Amino acid sequence: MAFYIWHKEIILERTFVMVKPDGVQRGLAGNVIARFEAKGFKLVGLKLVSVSRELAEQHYGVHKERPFFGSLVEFIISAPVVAMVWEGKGAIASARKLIGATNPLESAPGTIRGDFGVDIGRNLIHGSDAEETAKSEIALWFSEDELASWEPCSTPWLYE
Ligand code: DAT
Ligand code: MG
Repeated sequence: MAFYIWHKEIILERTFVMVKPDGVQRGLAGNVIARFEAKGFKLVGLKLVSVSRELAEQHYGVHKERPFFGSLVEFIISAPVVAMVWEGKGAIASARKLIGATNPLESAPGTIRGDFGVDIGRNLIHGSDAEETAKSEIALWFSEDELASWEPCSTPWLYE
């Protein structure tokens, strides 16, 4: 996806971001949304989801042989999550930077996991790790009609 501003082509990416049950329970969903908004990304999808076991297993399918898979699935279905799609230039890698390293004790201060987390199994948030996974995760969590088509008035003030 691309658009033109001041005659320059801007390549846009979409990424799937999820505030996990611990983030919702701790009242941090708003803080996470605020960080992505402030960075300059555009919200195109947002919903609170009580995740089914099937959806959790599909989402984390790549980890199904790992020893933590069972407890990870139990955790994700234990309370609602906030599922989101964010759009912008370099959104996939940038979201991962805002989120921080997988183990919150190793995540840099200033990142979401670095500021709020301690345990790897309670690391608050998920973000797609590559273009292909972003595509498949967005399709897994959202239908086309749940994604809004709109233009923030901030666009010309974010992109040169
Ligand atoms: P990330 O969420 O940073 O992409 P991942 O894809 O390697 O990390 O793992 C998915 C989730 O699984 C991670 O957010 C937390 C959990 N997890 C990963 N490694 C773990 C471990 N060694 N012990 C317990 N949970 C783990
Ligand atoms: Mg991952």
